[in-house]
Amino acid sequence: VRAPQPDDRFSFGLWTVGWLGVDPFGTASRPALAPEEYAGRLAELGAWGVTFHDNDVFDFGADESARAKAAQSFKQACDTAGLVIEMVTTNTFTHPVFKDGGLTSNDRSVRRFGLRKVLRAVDLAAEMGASTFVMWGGREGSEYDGSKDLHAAFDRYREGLDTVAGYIKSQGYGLRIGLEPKPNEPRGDIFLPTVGHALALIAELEHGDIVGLNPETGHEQMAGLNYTHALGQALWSGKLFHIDLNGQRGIKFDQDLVFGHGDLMSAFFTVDLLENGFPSRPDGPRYDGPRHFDYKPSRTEHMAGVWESAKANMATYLMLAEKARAFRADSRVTEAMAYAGLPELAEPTMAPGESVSDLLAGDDGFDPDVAAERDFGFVRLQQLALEHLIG
Ligand code: 3MF
Ligand code: MG
Ligand code: MG
Ligand code: MG
Repeated sequence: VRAPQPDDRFSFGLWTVGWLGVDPFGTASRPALAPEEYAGRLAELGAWGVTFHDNDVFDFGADESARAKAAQSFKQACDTAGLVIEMVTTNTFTHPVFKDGGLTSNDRSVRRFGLRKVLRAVDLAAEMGASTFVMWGGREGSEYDGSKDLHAAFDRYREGLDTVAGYIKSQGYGLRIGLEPKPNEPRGDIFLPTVGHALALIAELEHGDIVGLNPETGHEQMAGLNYTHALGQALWSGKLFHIDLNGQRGIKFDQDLVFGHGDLMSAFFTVDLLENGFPSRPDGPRYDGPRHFDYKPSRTEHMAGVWESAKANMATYLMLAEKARAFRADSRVTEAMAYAGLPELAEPTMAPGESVSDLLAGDDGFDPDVAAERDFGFVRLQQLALEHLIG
């Protein structure tokens, strides 16, 4: 597989290669490097971009000057390495002040503090030249249903998001917000558990035009859902602003494996959608944002394994992109898609100008028993995909 190029627009969260291996049961298994060092290594490996939480670069308690100094030093290192800071986000989950959430804590003083922290991170994002501001509300949620007035919680979530989006507009920042759904962990139940829930909330916002999605592979799969379908619907809605690619094996804790190290077949179709778009829509909509990885180098790996795992994400993506291109170019696939009825699904069900009464007037000579005998050949199509994938 060829080496990754800046053109591929691969990017990584600073917290991914920067994860020290701290989990609920164990302490760090690796040393911490300076943020600048991670950035330099990522650029050497062929990454194009990097993303970070405010507190990946400076401490929660950093004063004004420590904050500015750390941010400038990191930006400088990225500029020198030729890395784009494409997304910035806020940490509203680590400090115990956020134990009941940032925007939806029952404690109003915490919500005001949380909102100030998010707004300051928006300023930081603009200063760093980012185009996306991700909001993952990891602590927005509950363990106990009696502990939340859900109506009030959604009011506060909407209020918080509209305040942030309104601020972005009022400052004239070219930023868009990407909401990141997740079903659980760290809260027992997180608000906006799936892409669908987030789309529904966005529809209620005053400033929803600049609010979209940052769906993560593992987060949808933790809910037993289909990541490619989530991307497809977000894209169809014009809301696929950013992505977090990684791997997950089934419904369990958030594994953050290397992309493709979970459900490989699903990863193939994810890349097929990202690279080739919808079969019926060669001219779009297409995802044209960064190929962003949010994974964790497993705790068993030391520094060599950190860089190997970062490379593995990009290599896997490139291999899948190559295979997905060959899949779409294969005339057997085109035929199998036609046999399966994919082009037919792109035809409107009603004829041009047809009224409902026209539709109701006849039956098209339709015989359900005959139609029921149709063979769709979906299995053959899937086997062709598998052949391209591993053949
Ligand atoms: C947690 C996540 C987060 C988000 C990040 C926003 C720590 O499961 O996925 O990573 O991606 O906070 O980008
Ligand atoms: Mg995650
Ligand atoms: Mg994850
Ligand atoms: Mg994520």
